[in-house]
Amino acid sequence: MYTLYFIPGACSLATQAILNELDQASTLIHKLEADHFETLNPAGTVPVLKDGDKVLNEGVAIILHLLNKHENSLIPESGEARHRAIENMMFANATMHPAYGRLFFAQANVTDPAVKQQIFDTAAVAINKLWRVVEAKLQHTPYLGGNDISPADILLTVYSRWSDFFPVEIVLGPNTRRMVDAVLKRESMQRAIQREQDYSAGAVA
Ligand SMILES: N[C@@H](CCC(=O)N[C@@H](CS)C(=O)NCC(=O)O)C(=O)O
Repeated sequence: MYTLYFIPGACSLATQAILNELDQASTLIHKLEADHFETLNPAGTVPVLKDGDKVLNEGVAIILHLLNKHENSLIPESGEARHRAIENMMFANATMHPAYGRLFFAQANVTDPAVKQQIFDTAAVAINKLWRVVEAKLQHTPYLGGNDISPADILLTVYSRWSDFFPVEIVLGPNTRRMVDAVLKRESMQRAIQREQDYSAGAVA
């Protein structure tokens, strides 16, 4: 049994969806309800996953730990295809996620409305460029890894939901929109979103 520390709607939603894809049960704990969260992750970020006595940080490292441990068809076992799957995960987590991070940073830290909007607009240009990269990657296949869903598709789908929080136009191309809609329809994602909502409403996680 795993324990996943999360913030509703944050990138930890992708970890939960992957646990669901792997049929692994987990207990959810909201970051703000954890005792001394910073002892689990001094960086203060989610996801954090407890696997028995092990405490794991960093989204992609957590996902790779889970994929190495549980049989799955989310990632190829070896070779060029595995390399591309990890490359796509890193593109999502280390390139797209920080691009959205600029929007969150400006929202939280910039008080002058005109300056804030200027930062939002500049960040949106960079984010849209990255979504065009995703669109090109999806030119011939429904998912980034080919015909089957991959962890990068799940990560990118979670980030795509953040666009609505900001007064900017983030444009997903038609291939990307199809991929995101397909991921959102999956039971793994529906269940993850529902559990976060139930948790916030005070129901059992
Ligand atoms: N590279 C880190 C990034 C994690 C990250 O930035 N998480 C955000 C949520 S998406 C966070 O926890 N921010 C701190 C907060 O909102 O309290 C990872 O993938 O684990």
